[in-house]
Amino acid sequence: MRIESIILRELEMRLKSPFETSFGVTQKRRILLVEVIADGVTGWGEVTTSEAPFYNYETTDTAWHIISDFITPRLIGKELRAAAEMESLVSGIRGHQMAKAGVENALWDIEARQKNLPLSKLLGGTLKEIACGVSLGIRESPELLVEKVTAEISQGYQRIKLKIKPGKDLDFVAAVRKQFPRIHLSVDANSAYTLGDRDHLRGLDEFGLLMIEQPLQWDDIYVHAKLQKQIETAICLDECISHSRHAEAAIELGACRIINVKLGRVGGHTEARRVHDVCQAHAIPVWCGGMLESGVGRAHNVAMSTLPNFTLPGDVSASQRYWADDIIEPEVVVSGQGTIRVPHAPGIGYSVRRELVEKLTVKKRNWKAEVMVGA
Ligand code: OSB
Ligand code: MG
Repeated sequence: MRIESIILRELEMRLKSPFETSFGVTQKRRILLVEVIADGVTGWGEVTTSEAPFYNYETTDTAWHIISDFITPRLIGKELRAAAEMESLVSGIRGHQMAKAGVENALWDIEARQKNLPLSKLLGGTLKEIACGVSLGIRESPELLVEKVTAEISQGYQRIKLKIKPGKDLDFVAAVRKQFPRIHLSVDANSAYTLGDRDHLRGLDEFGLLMIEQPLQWDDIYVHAKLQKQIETAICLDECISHSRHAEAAIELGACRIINVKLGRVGGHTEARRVHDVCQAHAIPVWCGGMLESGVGRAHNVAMSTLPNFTLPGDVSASQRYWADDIIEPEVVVSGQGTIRVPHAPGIGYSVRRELVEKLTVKKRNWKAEVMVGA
């Protein structure tokens, strides 16, 4: 594929309701979409940065900068044999996985369309439908949280994840567990605790949770290995895992028993598949995390979730939970059994609603390769 043009857009999209984590509240999303054209074929990717550097160090603005000033110049006009080759062209850029992933995933969409395959198949996916859970933001009170869980369970979701932080943890989990003794339940702290909180965190062991996600510092695998030895609940790492070498280190150290794979966090489909493979080789189950994506990022998540070691329900849920009007057609829908059917159409398998995308665009930049002589 010869990369002819790259169009970067910033979209302003408003979540239906605010989402609260231990690091803050989000409602107005600033989403970057990447559109790449190669050999006349268009592919789409989404940059999954947050607006502020509180989940990881990237932001919407750092991604705009890195893509504009460093990734695009390395790609425009280049001839690639496959999407996976992009990695070698941008490996000199340290970190900034989310910026890289937004572009790389657009190339994967192109490669799949060129080969007339659904992206899931091109990645080696085998599942025909994927299991869905939901991630619920922090609420005012345990009662309001139980109300929200009740509504999600009635929609069929197979696993409920509760965001927690100090002061909004044990009582909230206890209330949900009391109401729903048997559901698959997990918690996500987004690095809100330290090892000094070990006794407090051990208080979660009685609730039979599937896992506790990223309780301690975002960049410290070793400290999670210490904690895992002292609590019964399985630790799942999210923020700590930026690539497959991190996954290997975490598994070898005993820092977790489960890993959450996020395309943006690990730099795109190529590295996500490596993380998947490392975990599979060590019998560590994985699941697909979410970053409050628009339909484009969601579609990529669906495709990745078809790989065989995605054996736990992920955070990939219906478009309708996030957006009044999603930017893809059809929207991502979830069945009453809490599953998403994997699309068969080539590429990401959903079409992008261009008119709506243009309407939501607040900033746009376009790069074009020079026309080849004789072309
Ligand atoms: O840690 O999984 C996380 C949202 C923003 C940043 C980090 C996380 C999340 C979620 C939401 O949990 C998942 C989703 O519904 O997209
Ligand atoms: Mg998380």
